[in-house]
Amino acid sequence: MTLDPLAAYRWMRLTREVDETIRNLWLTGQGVGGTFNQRGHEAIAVGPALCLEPADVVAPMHRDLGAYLVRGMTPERLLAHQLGRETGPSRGRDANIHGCGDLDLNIIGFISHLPQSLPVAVGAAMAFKLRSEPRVAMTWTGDGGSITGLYAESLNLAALDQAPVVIIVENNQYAYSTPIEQHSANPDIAERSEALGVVAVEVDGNDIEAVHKASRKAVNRARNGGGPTVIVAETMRMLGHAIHDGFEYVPDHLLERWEARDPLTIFEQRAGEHGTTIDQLRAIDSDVAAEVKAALVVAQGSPFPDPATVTDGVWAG
Ligand SMILES: Cc1ncc(C[n+]2csc(CCOP(=O)(O)OP(=O)(O)O)c2C)c(N)n1
Ligand SMILES: [Mg+2]
Repeated sequence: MTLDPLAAYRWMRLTREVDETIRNLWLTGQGVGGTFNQRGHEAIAVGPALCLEPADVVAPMHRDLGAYLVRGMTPERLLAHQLGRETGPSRGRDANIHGCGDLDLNIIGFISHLPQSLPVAVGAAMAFKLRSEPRVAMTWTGDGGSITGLYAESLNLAALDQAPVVIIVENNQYAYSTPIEQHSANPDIAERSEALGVVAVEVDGNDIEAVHKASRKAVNRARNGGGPTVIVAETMRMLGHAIHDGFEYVPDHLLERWEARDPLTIFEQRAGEHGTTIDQLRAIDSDVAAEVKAALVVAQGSPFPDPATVTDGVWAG
């Protein structure tokens, strides 16, 4: 699958617009739950998701709004989720990115960070292999997630089974307020991953073409029986961990360096090389802004869940 540059830009712009809309809801007291900031993570979420077939499965983490969008979760539904409405994917049961799945879209709802979705994605990939289905599972985790026991156990099993899974590690330099050099004895995530038996590659996570290229290779390898790949994508979390976090602990120079490498800015700087024009990009910007504005009106007009349905979907207590 080659990358369609205008489509790639559109998905990244849509991700940013939805993210900023959610943040504004929260800042104006309308958000029901919390929200994890996405700024800087647009290329990492969108690029890999664009490499998949509809039957493939994704298990995104809390900073992969773009993957939900690419896989068909509409802005209306994502905003309804954030506003705790019945029309959201958790039917108003959760109002941040937890539980925001839809198996009809092959999106496994986010369970928790660190990295609870990883063994689920590996399990899905093992099932695909067992049933000889030509499907791939893709999941994302963070630098913090990569130092957990669950990460090592999941990679070991994936490598042992040669499971068709692609694991993207979003190295955004921080796990909550802890910088990578303070949480990892060996901050080389690719090296640590390879030691567990998987192929691991490193990529510039803010360059959608680079992320897409590495992901396409990994998806092809998985689908053709070549087993799992870890893609370590370097980026920076440009805002706090979540909306409540003022992130005063992040040094300005780091943010300044990465601001110049914003995924949308990099794309725009290369517009000529892609055969796209700035006018085309600005037209996409206004289309997307109108689309999200309309989606917000729909979401805000949607009902809250009926309290009588509160136990729906509860299977054990
Ligand atoms: C099992 C579990 N432990 C701890 C937390 C609290 N927590 C949420 S995110 C996070 C840090 C995650 O860091 P990283 O994996 O680097 O992802 P990032 O948030 O930077 O994208 C922590 C400690 C949690 N949600 N779930
Ligand atoms: Mg992190």
